[in-house]
Amino acid sequence: MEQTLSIIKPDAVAKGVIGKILDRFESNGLKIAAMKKVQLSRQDAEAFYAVHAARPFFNDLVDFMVSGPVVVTVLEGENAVLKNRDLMGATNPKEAAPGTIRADFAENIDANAVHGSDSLENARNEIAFFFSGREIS
Ligand code: IDP
Ligand code: MG
Repeated sequence: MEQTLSIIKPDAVAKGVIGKILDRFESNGLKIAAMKKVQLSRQDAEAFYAVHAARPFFNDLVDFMVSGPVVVTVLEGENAVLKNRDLMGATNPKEAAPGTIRADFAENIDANAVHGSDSLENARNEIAFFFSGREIS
């Protein structure tokens, strides 16, 4: 069993597709082990995406992530990290495979509907960033 962190980004929350995205997880063997809706501060978003701080798109990414509330979940299941990445589809929705979350709900590479941890180690760190142990079950 693995756990991974998912964020339903401001574009998808604003569009009213929280439920449709959660259904993709639950219908594909990923249990929702923790969940909350939050408005990130600039400091939150900068810290969460610190690994991208040197990238040219960093400021746009932070602006976008604080543009509205997000829904943060811990997903649990077999191969949860990879399974979630498969369900998400490619970073650029134009390259995302049909039937993936980004192909179905995202507009462009900035507003791309979801975040998902990309490794088990990052999943652990990202889960700890948002949740305490007692919030996960
Ligand atoms: P991921 O979300 O598929 O893991 P990352 O490479 O980790 O993709 O990038 C984090 C986020 O930064 C992406 O989801 C996307 O919103 C944004 N991003 C990545 N590359 C670009 C780019 O080339 N232009 C604009 N935004 C980008
Ligand atoms: Mg990433």
